[in-house]
Amino acid sequence: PPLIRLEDYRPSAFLIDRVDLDIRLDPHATRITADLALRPNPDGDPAAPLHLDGDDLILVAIDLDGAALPAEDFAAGPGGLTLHRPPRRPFTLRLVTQVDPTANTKLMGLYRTDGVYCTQCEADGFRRITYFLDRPDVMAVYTTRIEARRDEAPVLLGNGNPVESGPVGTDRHYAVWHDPHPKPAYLFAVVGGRLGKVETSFRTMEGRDVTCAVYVEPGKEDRAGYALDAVVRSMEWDERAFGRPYDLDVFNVVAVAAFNMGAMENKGLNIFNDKYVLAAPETATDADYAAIEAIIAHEYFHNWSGNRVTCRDWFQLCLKEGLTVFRDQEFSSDMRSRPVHRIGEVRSLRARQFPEDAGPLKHPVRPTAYAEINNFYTATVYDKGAEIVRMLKTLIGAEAFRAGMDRYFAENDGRAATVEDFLAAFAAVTGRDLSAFARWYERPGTPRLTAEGRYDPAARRYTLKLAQTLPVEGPPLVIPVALGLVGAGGPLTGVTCPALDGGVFVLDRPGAELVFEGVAEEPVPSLLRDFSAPVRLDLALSDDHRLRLLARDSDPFNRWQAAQDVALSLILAFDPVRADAFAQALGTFLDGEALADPAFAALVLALPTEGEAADALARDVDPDAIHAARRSLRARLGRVLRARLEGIDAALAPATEGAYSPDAASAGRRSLRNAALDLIAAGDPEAGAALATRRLSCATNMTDRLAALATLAQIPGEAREEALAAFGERFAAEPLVLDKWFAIQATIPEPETLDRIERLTRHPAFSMTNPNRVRALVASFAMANPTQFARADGAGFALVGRFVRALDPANPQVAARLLTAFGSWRRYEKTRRAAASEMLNGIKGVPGLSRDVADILGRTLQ
Ligand code: HT7
Ligand code: ZN
Repeated sequence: PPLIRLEDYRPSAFLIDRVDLDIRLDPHATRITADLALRPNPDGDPAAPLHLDGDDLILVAIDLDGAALPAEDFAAGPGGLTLHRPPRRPFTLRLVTQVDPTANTKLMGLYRTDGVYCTQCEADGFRRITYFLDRPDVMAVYTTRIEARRDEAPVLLGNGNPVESGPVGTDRHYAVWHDPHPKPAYLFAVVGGRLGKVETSFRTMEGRDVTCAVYVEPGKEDRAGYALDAVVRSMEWDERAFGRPYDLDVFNVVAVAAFNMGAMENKGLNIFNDKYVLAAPETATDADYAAIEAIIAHEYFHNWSGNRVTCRDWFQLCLKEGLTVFRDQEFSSDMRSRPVHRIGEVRSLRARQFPEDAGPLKHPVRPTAYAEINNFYTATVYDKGAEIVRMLKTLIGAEAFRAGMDRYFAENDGRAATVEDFLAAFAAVTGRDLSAFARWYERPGTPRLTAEGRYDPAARRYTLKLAQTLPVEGPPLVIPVALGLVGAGGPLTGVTCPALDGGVFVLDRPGAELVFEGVAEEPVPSLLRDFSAPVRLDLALSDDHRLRLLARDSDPFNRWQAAQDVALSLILAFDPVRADAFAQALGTFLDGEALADPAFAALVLALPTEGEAADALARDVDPDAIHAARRSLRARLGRVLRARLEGIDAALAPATEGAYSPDAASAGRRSLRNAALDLIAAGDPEAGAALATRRLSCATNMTDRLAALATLAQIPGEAREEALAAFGERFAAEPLVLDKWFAIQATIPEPETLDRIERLTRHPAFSMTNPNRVRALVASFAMANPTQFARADGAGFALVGRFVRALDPANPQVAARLLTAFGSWRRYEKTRRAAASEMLNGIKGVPGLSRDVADILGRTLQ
């Protein structure tokens, strides 16, 4: 597919100041009348024709300043509508288009899901509603009139504030919404349907009374309370942490069943995948509650970082996404345990972004070219983008960071901005030159930080050499390295190192040498504390020294990291003596602190994933060997730690009468108790199966029930099959719970899983048109079942390939995302590599592939 390039950016030849829409909802023939107030852009090409984007539209009528436009003055084709001789003065264009929401399986533009009309316009869905300058630097004030049959859509929602509503004849009604804030078309939304709601009000720091509501499928209102509470907490937090108030009289969230991603930040009308709204103790896990809180916050925070200040073009996507991920991470850290949350962020970065950055789909955080923008909503743009913002804060300090954010919002409010605008705000408040730091946005690949220490006992001096290696040649990056020295009794005091500022060394050269004076004993360096930069650290330490960090470091992240490093090296090269020493250290750790911070202890017990081990190996990966190694390490730990794990199990058993609460402390206790169960089962599958079966029978919430089922699912036998069948029956009417059940079965690391998946595709709840179902059954398999996805006989690859092909014509976005599971295919050993190559080349030969799939495929194979 042809590439769109950053260097080719030109301002639009025309601007649109106002958009008046009249949308008559109908299942198959929705009519949209759009009155566009256009004018030539003084910064644009004065001779250019007017080209409006359009996709899958029926053009019913076109008028210019009230008169029908003669046929020879325009051309409408599959890519849009061109006016050959547009006026060179302000004018209005009336466009009447027709669309079929029911036939819209791409879930972009206006579509219907479970009888509810809704829209998804980011990145380029508005052009599937009407012809438009569908680019984020064209910002307009929208007024939207929505009309529908009252019985079909009693609730009619739009962006902004409600203006009026009323009946139309006997069986229809209408509502008018006005959004005073100019916005790009990708933030447009309407919803129409039969929906129940919960609501509350919030008074902003400016004294505005806002009605906040969460709309859900009728009958599920009792599952919307947590999301509504998260809205209010997000509003409070953004005022406190960033001084950002909400700016409309209503804030609506609508949950829909079929949705391509997690949620969408449309102005005043956030639309959500119902998975990230609906929660009750019987149906949602602690992880679901945490995800709901984070995604509600993320979409709400976009109101400033994305909506009030939007992106000039889609190359600047990280400007809103990276920044907003950073903001939602900070929010969740304030709501929960900061260190535990940080570990979670880094685990997810390493699981998704590091492999992306090491494979054929790698790209800079700000890409310079794309064929299909929907393929750039990636871990790199989102999560590495957030890490860049975090590094900036580390470099300049919290106070200057807040001043820079204030300046960025003030200077760019109502504008479509760039990464340069963002950095300019921080350069202005600090007086610093951030041009070298800006390289983080441009350079793909994960840098390597190598460290080597030398201790001179006579001089009481410790010298630490640091060097950076970049995957692509070029000038060095600016890497903030937070660090300290740890002695046998804990962090060393009385040590001086002039190169450190607040415990941070800024490595902005290829290499540097740090000298620490007054070092009374041989220290262990604790580097990259709190994961201060998204790099891979090479530091050769003995197990003893690593385990000293686990026991004694003051930085919780590096304590956890130390245990991970020992475990990873044991997975890659097993050694029984070292494994037992590791188990002893874990035992001491658990004795001392498991019950004081259960959530942290659960993370220490969670060994690196098979994916992480594969990522560390980098080539000739044999997933079976990794799986076996990890399994034996877990089995050994389970056996050695058995008594302690049982102690934890008993100590953390929930009080019978206590009601479930999703708060972080309660969730932490559940996570440790469930981690203990899983490790007991790894060491003694028979005892584990019995314990998990008992847990299942007395579980009072979905977290414990699912954890027990997941443990049991790893142990072949009748108990597993009975438990799976009982769970499936019990939750037959709960699609979101069945998704968990699909995922657990899809990730069983056994050859029969392929047949199981085929069988489950015939389950009445499975549907190829609902992305959640496809993600639960197929993407879980592809992304989280390494031994079966990458089977040496190629059957796992073939299964996923069949789904990609079947999905592509209906929903290319979801098909393309599924195909990204092959991003690391070249890292397999040769048999698997050949099988993957054959499958990918087979897809290449399919006629009529979407641009989305063709783009991922082309880059994966290159
Ligand atoms: N800004 C949104 C990204 C998005 C999206 C959401 C739903 C469906 C399709 C989509 N394409 C892009 C969500 C976010 O990151 O906040
Ligand atoms: Zn976002």
